[in-house]
Amino acid sequence: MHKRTLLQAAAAAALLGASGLAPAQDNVFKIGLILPMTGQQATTGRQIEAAARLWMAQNGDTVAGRKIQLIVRDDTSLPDQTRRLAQELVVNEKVNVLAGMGITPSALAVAPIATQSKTPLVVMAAATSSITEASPYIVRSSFTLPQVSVAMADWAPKNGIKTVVTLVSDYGPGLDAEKYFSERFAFNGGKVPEKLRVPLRNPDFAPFLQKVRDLKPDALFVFVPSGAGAAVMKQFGERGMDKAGIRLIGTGDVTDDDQLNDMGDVALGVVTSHHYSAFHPSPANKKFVAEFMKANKNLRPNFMAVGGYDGMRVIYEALKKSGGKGGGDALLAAMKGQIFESPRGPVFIDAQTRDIVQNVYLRKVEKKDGQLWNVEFDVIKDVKDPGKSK
Ligand code: VNL
Repeated sequence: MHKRTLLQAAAAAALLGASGLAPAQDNVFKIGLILPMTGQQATTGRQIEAAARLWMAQNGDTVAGRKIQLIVRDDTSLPDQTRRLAQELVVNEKVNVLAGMGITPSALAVAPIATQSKTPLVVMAAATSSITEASPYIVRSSFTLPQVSVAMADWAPKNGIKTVVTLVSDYGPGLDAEKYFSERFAFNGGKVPEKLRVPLRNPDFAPFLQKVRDLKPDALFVFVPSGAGAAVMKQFGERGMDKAGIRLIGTGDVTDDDQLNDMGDVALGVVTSHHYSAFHPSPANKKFVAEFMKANKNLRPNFMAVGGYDGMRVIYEALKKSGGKGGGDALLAAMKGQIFESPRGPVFIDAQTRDIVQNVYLRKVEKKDGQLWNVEFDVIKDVKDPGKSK
């Protein structure tokens, strides 16, 4: 019975199409953007949604004859919700592309749905190396933690840092950061006397920072996800770690542009390695930052915004290149190998790995015109994810 009803519905739909009375729907190209809009990772959702809307405002909402519809859903960063929403978007909304993914567990939860439904999944935030291996339909526009961590492990020993304690959020990206930083740092002759892990949900940094104070390394290397950096910085200052001669280093997630300006002087001089700074001096970035801030009550874009903006670019370009047809495999093929100038600098979607190849910058927090910025002072060009060298 059920099957028959479905067949009849399909036949009716085909008839409608043939008679030229197809609903406007058919012309619509749907992007299902699943993000954490509330809860602990809400800043990531806000940044990416704002960037996607900016992209559309700048580039129009018609591509290769198709009307682009952005469908935003809030997964509150709970992977069960992400999975449920992805299922619903694929089955009921018939989205052409899935996108977003604020944290690694969300991306991994959706990977099998992308594979089974042959729907490209553009990962705009989550950054554990292995994500792109979870489905051949995943393309990433963000970054990976191994990609940005190695540069710091090369910089630190050349700058008087011989012992480092690592402190990471205890899940995929944190474990990647810990591994790739500490292995490279040890290879360069450094010592890592302790590796500390804090829970992802509601972390209390105090006992961990006390431990670091007692160990008294030259520096503390930190990875916490976007949104958690200010809390680390505040407690680092309150415990007088900087005055005790312990430097703070890390990936740029900790000096996140979304929060940096409110962190206060404790952040001054902190050196991090990352793929994006809102202070990146290119004309493309200056335009991006100015227009983003104008459209969002002076909110400064962070690296999440750039992942969202570039992810939209990858989708638009793929739709154009595949002649507006919008089938999953054609879109995926047209996403692979894209080369373009991002606000972060030149980037490339590696056709083999479907991961992003990009510059990694060393940056130091400085005050310019009364505001705190991550000021780039060195660059390692065209860095591939070192997690993929198997
Ligand atoms: C992840 C990686 C999330 C880096 C982040 O912020 C981040 C992730 C929300 O893969 O879960 O800064």
